[in-house]
Amino acid sequence: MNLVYLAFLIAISADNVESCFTGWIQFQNKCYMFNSMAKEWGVASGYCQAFNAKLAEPRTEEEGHFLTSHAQKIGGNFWIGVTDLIEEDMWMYASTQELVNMTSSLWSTNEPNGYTSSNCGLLMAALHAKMGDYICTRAEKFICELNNGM
Ligand SMILES: [Ca+2]
Repeated sequence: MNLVYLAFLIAISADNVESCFTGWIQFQNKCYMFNSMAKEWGVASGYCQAFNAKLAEPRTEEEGHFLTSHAQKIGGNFWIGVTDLIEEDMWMYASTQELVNMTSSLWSTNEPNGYTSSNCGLLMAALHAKMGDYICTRAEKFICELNNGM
């Protein structure tokens, strides 16, 4: 390894450290925190907001794939910021109320299927960390998202 290449590697890692706060993981222009405390969906959303963040809202296939693969690596279920709480079967991103693409690969096959009892989006370990609808008052781990990092 020559010195120029070494300097390049150091520059890259220094850049990553500056892009997201400690404990947050960068993917493209967003920072994510995979929180291991199990909370109700609404409480989890409040925790994210305490850090000026929100429950993760994957807007692209790439972001969805990143969240799915990282959730699988850690294991367990994770709430994200997708819900049909306002109107049954109108799945939306919580922060903007924009509708979620129902044909997105984020959804697991045959999901959502919980009807009025399940109104919050959960990346489920049993579904290879793809999203299903689940009971919002159940305590689950969650993923916060911060745009543009620091
Ligand atoms: Ca529902």
